[in-house]
Amino acid sequence: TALPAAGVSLSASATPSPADQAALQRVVPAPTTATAATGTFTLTSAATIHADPGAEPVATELAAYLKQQTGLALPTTANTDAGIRLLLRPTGGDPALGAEGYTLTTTPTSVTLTAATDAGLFHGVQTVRQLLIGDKLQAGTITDHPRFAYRGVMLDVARHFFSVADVKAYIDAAALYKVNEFHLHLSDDQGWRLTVPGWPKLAAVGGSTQVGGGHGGYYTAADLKEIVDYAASRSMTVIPEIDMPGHVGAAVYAYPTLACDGRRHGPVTSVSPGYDALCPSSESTYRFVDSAMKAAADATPGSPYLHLGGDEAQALNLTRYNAFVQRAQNLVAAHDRTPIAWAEAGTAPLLPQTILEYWNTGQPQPSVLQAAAKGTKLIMAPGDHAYLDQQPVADFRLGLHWAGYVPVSKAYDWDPVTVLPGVSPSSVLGVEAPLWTETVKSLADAETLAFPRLPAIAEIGWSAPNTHDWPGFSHRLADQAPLWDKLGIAYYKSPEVPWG
Ligand code: TNX
Repeated sequence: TALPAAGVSLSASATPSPADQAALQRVVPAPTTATAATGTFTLTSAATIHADPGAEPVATELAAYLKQQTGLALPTTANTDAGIRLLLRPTGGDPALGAEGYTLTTTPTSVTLTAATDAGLFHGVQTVRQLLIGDKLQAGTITDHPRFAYRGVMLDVARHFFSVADVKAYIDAAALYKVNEFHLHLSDDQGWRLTVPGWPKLAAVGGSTQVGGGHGGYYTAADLKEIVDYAASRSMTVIPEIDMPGHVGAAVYAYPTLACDGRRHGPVTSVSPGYDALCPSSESTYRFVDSAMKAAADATPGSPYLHLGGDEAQALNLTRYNAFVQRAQNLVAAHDRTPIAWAEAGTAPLLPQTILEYWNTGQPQPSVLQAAAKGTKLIMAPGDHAYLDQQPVADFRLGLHWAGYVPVSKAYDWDPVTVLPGVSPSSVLGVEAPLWTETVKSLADAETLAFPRLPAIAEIGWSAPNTHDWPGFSHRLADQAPLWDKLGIAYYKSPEVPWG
């Protein structure tokens, strides 16, 4: 056997080591391909950022992120031989990358992101943030694109109200995981959170309550514009939800005649849903619905969608419920939005473009399967995998457990295209991780339920099935923790994750 003679040193090879490869793979969601090279790029105060015309806003965000992470304030430049380059190229240099994909090429002297759109560049920037260890980036090439077009998170601001600043912080944390849809649950039994012209008491009275009896709150049109603009700067669309015809306790508290009985209704401050419903046989109901839809649509320019709720309308029989859903989706369509509704709405005759959001567990409702067979697209948010409000373990300080306990391994252990038997993969538009806030009183509470499970669901939405691997994922999650610490994101130190 040939052993190297004593004293002979093996020269540094140009073949990347397993450590190089591991350093390039520490990204969540797992990228499509990652091929390490030897060496690292070192960020110094002399580095500059080049942005192609149109990419300047992303360059500004990148500079802010790098400042936050490293303290270095790097200038942007028109000079194309800058160390860090954001390039907009048709097809992002690779047609397979699509509208949201990107290529990241790192050498010891440069970091180059190439994408067809600023959304693609922005997602690539998130990869750069995660790859940065101190001031070093591993050399190599990543090509990356999403599996699903719709990768959402939902925040319930009705059960507990969240300030604009808190909502922005939640959006920023989700952006790190390439989430592109922010579903804002703006109304429920316990609170109505947006101003509606012509219906002043919705915000003034309906907005004055929340779970536990606190004073609630609501967003003005200017507040929502601030949220929408902030989300847009993070390549995210805001999808407003006005939940109807059930879950309307706050609306009927403000305007009792919206319910069929017309009697005075008290504020709902308990956790259990009230059993009010909008009166489906009254024309004034639809004037209200139209005003609310218009306010929601006007407040969220740039969103193709409007969510009309439709869940748990126990107060109506099926005929009356279906009649309501049918008219409500027509009103959404009349405001040039694609309607989204919770899965229950599958019993109604749906417009061809209406999307159902599947939140249920166990035996699927036949109506959902039938709708999918007829071409209805689905957003998958199964409660027993994707619900961030479900407790990760028994007796957790926050959350509920009607769908069982959802540890991070379970949030990761599912495939959106096999949740519903017989449903074609092409019916699945994507995934969503809803955060209901009955027990959630602060941003830190919200983050504690969302992390580390939000990144798990984001990976289910973004990454190709062939990257699926729990041990690898759990290590990549552990690698995220220093960044959460740096950014001040609260998280649950799940014993399933090998934290460093
Ligand atoms: C069910 S999911 C609801 C919500 C609750 C949630 C709590 C859905 C469409 N409706 O009203 O907040 O469970 O997990």
